Amino acid sequence: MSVNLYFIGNAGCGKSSLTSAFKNWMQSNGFSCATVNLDPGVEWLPYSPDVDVRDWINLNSVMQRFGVGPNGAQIVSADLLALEIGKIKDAMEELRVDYYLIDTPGQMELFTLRESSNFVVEALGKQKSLLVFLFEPTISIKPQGFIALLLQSLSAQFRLDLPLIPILSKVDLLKQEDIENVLLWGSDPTTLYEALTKEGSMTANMNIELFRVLETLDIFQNLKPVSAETGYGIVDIYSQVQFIFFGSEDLSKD
Ligand SMILES: Nc1nc2c(ncn2[C@@H]2O[C@H](COP(=O)(O)OP(=O)(O)OP(=O)(O)O)[C@@H](O)[C@H]2O)c(=O)[nH]1
Ligand SMILES: [Mg+2]
Repeated sequence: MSVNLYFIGNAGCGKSSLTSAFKNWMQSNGFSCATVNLDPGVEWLPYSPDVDVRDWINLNSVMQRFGVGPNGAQIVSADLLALEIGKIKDAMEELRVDYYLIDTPGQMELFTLRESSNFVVEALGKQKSLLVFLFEPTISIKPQGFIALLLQSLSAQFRLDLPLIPILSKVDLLKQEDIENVLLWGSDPTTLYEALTKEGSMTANMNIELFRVLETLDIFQNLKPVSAETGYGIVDIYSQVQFIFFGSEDLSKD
C-alpha cells in the first residue's frame, strides 16, 4: 500500500517548496514517489506536479459559474475536489509509486476544517496517510506564536484524524539560538512555560492556563528542523514516516 504525505500549514510556510525538495531527495535516493497538487488557485509551483487538481478544477471558471469572488471560489473548489476525487485517485494510481507527496492549498483551513477533506483523505486511502505540519519560522520563535501553531496542528490532527509530523520550516532563515529555543519548547514543556512567563504579556495568565491544558493533552512532540532551500533535515521526515508506519527508521526500500 502506498503512503500519502499531506503537506499542510499556514499560507507561505513553505509547503510547495518542501514538496518539491522532498521529491528531489526521494528520487536521488532511489525511492518511487509522485507529487500531487491539490491547490486549484496556485499560479506557479516550484515543481511540475505529476497529478494536478487544476486539470479538473479551474478557479476562474468556478468564480464565473458560481458568481463568487476568489475566496468563495476556493471554498466551492474545496467541495468540488471531493466530487472529482475519483478521477484524481485514478490518475494517482496510474503512476504506481510508493509515496504520494500531496501539496495542499495556501489557506490551511480549506483543507483542515472542511468536511470534504475527510472525504478526500478517505478516498485516497487513509490507512497509510499522515500530515506533515509546517511551523512557520517567524511565528514560531515567539512563545505565543509557537502555542498558536501548536493549537492549529492539534486542530488539524483532530479534524483529519491522522498522525502528524511537526516541522520547523525554513530553518536556514533562523538564527541558531532561535532554532535551539523553539526545539527546546517542542520537547520540554517547562521551557515553554518559562518563556511565556518571561514575556510577561497581558495574556500570559491565559496562555499559561492554555499551556497546562496542552501539557495534559500530551501533544508536545519533537519538532524537526528542515530547510527546503538547503535540504537540511529532509532525511528526518523520511525516517519519521518509516517509524510511524513501519516501526523502523531504517533507510530501507523494502
Ligand atoms: N530561505 C528559505 N525560503 C523558503 C524555504 N521554503 C520556502 N521558502 C520561500 O518561502 C516562500 C513561500 O514558499 P512556498 O513553498 O510557496 O510556501 P507555501 O506554503 O506553498 O505557500 P502557499 O501555498 O501560498 O500557502 C517562497 O518565496 C519560497 O521560496 C526554505 O526552506 N528556506
Ligand atoms: Mg503552495
